[in-house]
Amino acid sequence: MDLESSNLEISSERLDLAEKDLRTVGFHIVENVITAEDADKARQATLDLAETEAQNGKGSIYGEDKIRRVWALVSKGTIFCQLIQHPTVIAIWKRFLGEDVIASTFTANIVGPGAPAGGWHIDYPYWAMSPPFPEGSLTGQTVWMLDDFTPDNGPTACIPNSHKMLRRPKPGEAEKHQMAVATAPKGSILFTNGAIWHQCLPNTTKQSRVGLLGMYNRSVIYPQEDMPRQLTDQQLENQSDMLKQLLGRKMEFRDPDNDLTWRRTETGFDTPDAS
Ligand SMILES: O=C(O)CCC(=O)C(=O)O
Ligand SMILES: [Fe+2]
Repeated sequence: MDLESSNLEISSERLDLAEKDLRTVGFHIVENVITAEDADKARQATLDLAETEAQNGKGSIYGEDKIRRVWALVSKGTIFCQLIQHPTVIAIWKRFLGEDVIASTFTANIVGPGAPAGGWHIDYPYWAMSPPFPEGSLTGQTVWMLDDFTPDNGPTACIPNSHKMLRRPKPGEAEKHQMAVATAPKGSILFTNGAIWHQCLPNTTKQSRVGLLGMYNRSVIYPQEDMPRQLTDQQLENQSDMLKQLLGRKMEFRDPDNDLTWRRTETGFDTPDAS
Protein backbone atom coordinates (compact mmCIF):
# COMPACT_ATOMS: atom_id res chain seq x y z
CA MET A 1 0.00 0.00 0.00
CA ASP A 2 1.69 3.19 -1.12
CA LEU A 3 1.00 6.70 -0.04
CA GLU A 4 0.11 9.13 -2.81
CA SER A 5 1.31 11.81 -0.48
CA SER A 6 1.52 15.53 -0.64
CA ASN A 7 3.71 18.14 0.95
CA LEU A 8 6.78 15.90 1.18
CA GLU A 9 9.01 18.92 1.42
CA ILE A 10 8.83 21.23 4.38
CA SER A 11 10.41 24.66 3.95
CA SER A 12 13.26 25.76 6.19
CA GLU A 13 11.11 28.71 7.35
CA ARG A 14 8.42 26.28 8.46
CA LEU A 15 11.02 24.13 10.22
CA ASP A 16 12.26 27.21 12.08
CA LEU A 17 8.70 27.96 13.18
CA ALA A 18 8.00 24.37 14.24
CA GLU A 19 11.18 24.24 16.29
CA LYS A 20 10.43 27.60 17.91
CA ASP A 21 6.89 26.50 18.81
CA LEU A 22 8.08 23.17 20.23
CA ARG A 23 10.55 25.00 22.47
CA THR A 24 8.25 27.88 23.49
CA VAL A 25 4.55 26.98 23.62
CA GLY A 26 5.36 23.25 23.33
CA PHE A 27 3.45 22.14 20.21
CA HIS A 28 3.01 22.81 16.51
CA ILE A 29 0.45 21.60 13.95
CA VAL A 30 1.29 20.98 10.30
CA GLU A 31 -1.89 20.61 8.29
CA ASN A 32 -2.41 18.20 5.38
CA VAL A 33 0.93 16.40 5.59
CA ILE A 34 -0.72 13.58 3.67
CA THR A 35 -3.80 13.76 1.46
CA ALA A 36 -7.29 12.99 2.79
CA GLU A 37 -7.25 9.85 0.58
CA ASP A 38 -4.02 8.63 2.19
CA ALA A 39 -5.41 9.41 5.63
CA ASP A 40 -8.48 7.32 4.75
CA LYS A 41 -6.26 4.41 3.66
CA ALA A 42 -4.23 4.57 6.86
CA ARG A 43 -7.41 4.87 8.93
CA GLN A 44 -8.93 1.79 7.32
CA ALA A 45 -5.69 -0.19 7.76
CA THR A 46 -5.67 0.82 11.44
CA LEU A 47 -9.30 -0.11 12.04
CA ASP A 48 -8.87 -3.49 10.27
CA LEU A 49 -5.87 -4.22 12.45
CA ALA A 50 -7.68 -3.19 15.62
CA GLU A 51 -10.62 -5.42 14.70
CA THR A 52 -8.35 -8.43 14.12
CA GLU A 53 -6.51 -7.79 17.37
CA ALA A 54 -9.78 -7.43 19.28
CA GLN A 55 -10.87 -10.83 17.96
CA ASN A 56 -7.53 -12.36 18.96
CA GLY A 57 -7.41 -10.76 22.40
CA LYS A 58 -4.41 -8.57 21.45
CA GLY A 59 -3.82 -4.84 21.92
CA SER A 60 -4.98 -2.86 24.95
CA ILE A 61 -8.26 -1.30 25.88
CA TYR A 62 -8.86 1.47 28.43
CA GLY A 63 -11.09 4.53 28.99
CA GLU A 64 -14.18 2.57 30.07
CA ASP A 65 -13.29 0.01 27.38
CA LYS A 66 -13.83 2.64 24.68
CA ILE A 67 -10.23 3.53 23.77
CA ARG A 68 -8.20 0.93 21.94
CA ARG A 69 -4.44 0.81 21.45
CA VAL A 70 -2.63 -1.10 18.72
CA TRP A 71 1.05 -1.56 19.57
CA ALA A 72 4.15 -2.08 17.43
CA LEU A 73 2.71 -0.78 14.16
CA VAL A 74 5.90 -1.02 12.10
CA SER A 75 5.55 -4.78 11.77
CA LYS A 76 1.85 -4.57 10.95
CA GLY A 77 1.63 -2.88 7.55
CA THR A 78 3.75 -1.14 4.93
CA ILE A 79 1.70 2.05 5.30
CA PHE A 80 2.93 2.34 8.90
CA CYS A 81 6.54 1.84 7.76
CA GLN A 82 6.00 4.76 5.42
CA LEU A 83 4.34 7.02 7.95
CA ILE A 84 6.94 6.54 10.69
CA GLN A 85 9.63 7.84 8.31
CA HIS A 86 7.57 10.50 6.52
CA PRO A 87 9.99 13.25 5.39
CA THR A 88 8.09 16.03 7.19
CA VAL A 89 8.18 14.09 10.45
CA ILE A 90 11.85 13.24 10.09
CA ALA A 91 12.79 16.83 9.18
CA ILE A 92 11.08 18.20 12.29
CA TRP A 93 12.48 15.62 14.68
CA LYS A 94 15.99 15.82 13.24
CA ARG A 95 15.85 19.53 13.89
CA PHE A 96 14.52 19.13 17.45
CA LEU A 97 16.24 15.91 18.53
CA GLY A 98 19.35 15.68 16.35
CA GLU A 99 20.34 13.92 13.13
CA ASP A 100 20.66 10.61 15.01
CA VAL A 101 17.00 10.64 16.17
CA ILE A 102 15.40 7.25 16.88
CA ALA A 103 11.82 6.07 17.29
CA SER A 104 10.57 5.13 20.74
CA THR A 105 7.11 3.82 19.96
CA PHE A 106 4.59 3.85 17.11
CA THR A 107 1.04 2.91 18.06
CA ALA A 108 -2.58 3.61 17.20
CA ASN A 109 -4.95 5.24 19.66
CA ILE A 110 -8.58 4.78 18.65
CA VAL A 111 -10.91 6.90 20.74
CA GLY A 112 -14.31 5.26 20.36
CA PRO A 113 -17.78 6.82 20.52
CA GLY A 114 -18.67 7.86 24.07
CA ALA A 115 -15.08 7.55 25.33
CA PRO A 116 -14.18 9.67 28.36
CA ALA A 117 -11.12 11.93 28.50
CA GLY A 118 -7.87 9.97 28.56
CA GLY A 119 -6.56 11.78 31.66
CA TRP A 120 -3.85 14.45 31.87
CA HIS A 121 -0.37 12.96 31.75
CA ILE A 122 3.10 13.12 30.24
CA ASP A 123 4.49 10.40 28.01
CA TYR A 124 7.47 8.07 28.39
CA PRO A 125 10.34 8.59 29.12
CA TYR A 126 9.25 11.44 31.39
CA TRP A 127 6.82 9.38 33.46
CA ALA A 128 9.69 7.00 34.14
CA MET A 129 12.02 9.79 35.31
CA SER A 130 12.33 11.51 38.67
CA PRO A 131 11.59 15.22 38.52
CA PRO A 132 12.99 17.74 37.97
CA PHE A 133 13.40 16.58 34.38
CA PRO A 134 16.39 17.79 32.37
CA GLU A 135 15.76 20.94 30.34
CA GLY A 136 15.98 20.94 26.57
CA SER A 137 14.67 18.64 23.88
CA LEU A 138 14.77 14.94 24.71
CA THR A 139 11.69 13.51 23.00
CA GLY A 140 8.82 14.54 20.76
CA GLN A 141 5.35 13.16 20.14
CA THR A 142 3.75 12.96 16.69
CA VAL A 143 -0.05 12.67 16.58
CA TRP A 144 -1.18 11.66 13.09
CA MET A 145 -4.80 12.71 12.63
CA LEU A 146 -6.46 10.06 10.49
CA ASP A 147 -9.85 11.68 11.08
CA ASP A 148 -10.67 15.37 11.12
CA PHE A 149 -9.94 16.26 14.76
CA THR A 150 -12.90 18.33 15.99
CA PRO A 151 -13.68 19.69 19.49
CA ASP A 152 -16.17 16.84 20.05
CA ASN A 153 -14.51 13.67 18.72
CA GLY A 154 -11.73 13.16 21.24
CA PRO A 155 -9.00 15.49 19.93
CA THR A 156 -5.67 15.82 21.69
CA ALA A 157 -5.45 18.73 24.15
CA CYS A 158 -2.24 20.23 25.57
CA ILE A 159 -1.47 22.70 28.35
CA PRO A 160 0.64 25.37 26.61
CA ASN A 161 4.08 25.87 28.20
CA SER A 162 3.60 22.98 30.65
CA HIS A 163 6.78 21.26 29.38
CA LYS A 164 8.68 24.03 31.16
CA MET A 165 7.43 22.76 34.54
CA LEU A 166 9.83 19.81 34.15
CA ARG A 167 7.55 17.53 36.17
CA ARG A 168 4.31 15.62 35.80
CA PRO A 169 0.98 17.33 36.65
CA LYS A 170 -0.35 16.78 40.17
CA PRO A 171 -3.90 15.39 40.30
CA GLY A 172 -6.33 18.24 39.45
CA GLU A 173 -3.53 20.63 38.52
CA ALA A 174 -3.81 20.61 34.71
CA GLU A 175 -7.53 21.48 34.93
CA LYS A 176 -6.61 24.86 36.44
CA HIS A 177 -4.83 25.90 33.25
CA GLN A 178 -6.23 26.96 29.87
CA MET A 179 -5.87 24.07 27.43
CA ALA A 180 -5.23 24.24 23.71
CA VAL A 181 -7.27 21.79 21.63
CA ALA A 182 -5.64 20.38 18.50
CA THR A 183 -8.25 20.51 15.75
CA ALA A 184 -7.25 20.09 12.11
CA PRO A 185 -8.28 18.19 8.98
CA LYS A 186 -7.42 14.51 8.57
CA GLY A 187 -3.90 14.05 7.24
CA SER A 188 -2.55 16.72 9.60
CA ILE A 189 -0.02 16.19 12.41
CA LEU A 190 0.20 17.61 15.91
CA PHE A 191 3.85 17.69 17.00
CA THR A 192 4.47 18.12 20.72
CA ASN A 193 7.40 18.58 23.02
CA GLY A 194 7.61 15.20 24.79
CA ALA A 195 7.41 16.84 28.23
CA ILE A 196 4.05 18.54 27.63
CA TRP A 197 0.98 17.82 29.78
CA HIS A 198 -1.74 16.46 27.50
CA GLN A 199 -4.66 14.07 27.05
CA CYS A 200 -7.31 13.08 24.52
CA LEU A 201 -10.66 14.75 25.24
CA PRO A 202 -14.00 12.90 25.43
CA ASN A 203 -15.49 11.67 22.18
CA THR A 204 -19.15 12.64 22.27
CA THR A 205 -19.76 11.74 18.61
CA LYS A 206 -20.92 8.43 17.15
CA GLN A 207 -17.69 7.79 15.19
CA SER A 208 -14.28 6.56 16.30
CA ARG A 209 -11.45 9.07 16.20
CA VAL A 210 -8.34 7.38 14.86
CA GLY A 211 -4.89 8.74 15.68
CA LEU A 212 -1.38 7.33 15.36
CA LEU A 213 1.20 8.22 18.00
CA GLY A 214 4.87 8.25 17.03
CA MET A 215 7.28 9.12 19.80
CA TYR A 216 10.84 10.00 18.79
CA ASN A 217 13.85 10.23 21.10
CA ARG A 218 17.34 11.52 21.14
CA SER A 219 19.37 8.42 20.37
CA VAL A 220 20.78 8.16 23.90
CA ILE A 221 17.32 7.57 25.38
CA TYR A 222 16.17 3.98 25.53
CA PRO A 223 12.94 3.46 23.52
CA GLN A 224 9.63 2.53 25.13
CA GLU A 225 8.84 -0.32 22.74
CA ASP A 226 11.57 -2.76 21.68
CA MET A 227 11.89 -1.03 18.32
CA PRO A 228 14.88 -3.06 16.99
CA ARG A 229 12.80 -6.25 17.23
CA GLN A 230 9.81 -4.94 15.28
CA LEU A 231 11.11 -6.19 11.94
CA THR A 232 13.02 -9.42 11.30
CA ASP A 233 16.49 -9.21 9.80
CA GLN A 234 15.01 -10.33 6.49
CA GLN A 235 12.17 -7.81 6.58
CA LEU A 236 14.66 -5.06 7.35
CA GLU A 237 17.02 -5.90 4.50
CA ASN A 238 15.19 -3.89 1.82
CA GLN A 239 14.15 -1.04 4.09
CA SER A 240 15.63 2.45 4.02
CA ASP A 241 18.61 3.51 6.10
CA MET A 242 16.26 5.95 7.82
CA LEU A 243 13.96 3.19 9.01
CA LYS A 244 16.98 1.17 10.19
CA GLN A 245 18.16 4.21 12.13
CA LEU A 246 14.72 4.82 13.65
CA LEU A 247 14.51 1.21 14.78
CA GLY A 248 17.95 1.42 16.42
CA ARG A 249 19.42 -1.11 13.98
CA LYS A 250 22.31 1.17 13.00
CA MET A 251 23.33 1.94 16.55
CA GLU A 252 26.81 0.74 17.37
CA PHE A 253 27.83 -0.84 20.67
CA ARG A 254 31.62 -0.83 20.97
CA ASP A 255 33.44 -3.78 22.49
CA PRO A 256 36.97 -2.35 22.78
CA ASP A 257 38.41 -5.35 24.66
CA ASN A 258 37.72 -7.50 21.62
CA ASP A 259 38.03 -4.73 19.05
CA LEU A 260 34.48 -5.39 17.86
CA THR A 261 31.35 -3.37 17.18
CA TRP A 262 27.97 -4.93 17.85
CA ARG A 263 24.57 -4.08 16.42
CA ARG A 264 21.08 -5.20 17.31
CA THR A 265 19.45 -8.01 15.31
CA GLU A 266 15.88 -9.29 15.48
CA THR A 267 16.71 -11.38 18.54
CA GLY A 268 19.98 -10.19 20.00
CA PHE A 269 23.28 -8.76 18.84
CA ASP A 270 25.54 -9.47 15.91
CA THR A 271 28.88 -8.12 14.84
CA PRO A 272 29.66 -7.57 11.19
CA ASP A 273 33.36 -7.55 12.21
CA ALA A 274 33.40 -11.12 13.57
CA SER A 275 34.91 -13.78 11.40
O1 LIG B 1 -4.66 9.96 21.15
C1 LIG B 1 -4.44 11.06 21.66
O2 LIG B 1 -5.01 12.08 21.32
C2 LIG B 1 -3.43 11.17 22.78
C3 LIG B 1 -3.26 9.91 23.53
C4 LIG B 1 -2.11 9.97 24.48
O3 LIG B 1 -1.73 10.99 24.94
C5 LIG B 1 -1.39 8.75 24.82
O4 LIG B 1 -1.84 7.66 24.50
O5 LIG B 1 -0.30 8.85 25.43
FE1 LIG C 1 0.17 10.76 25.88
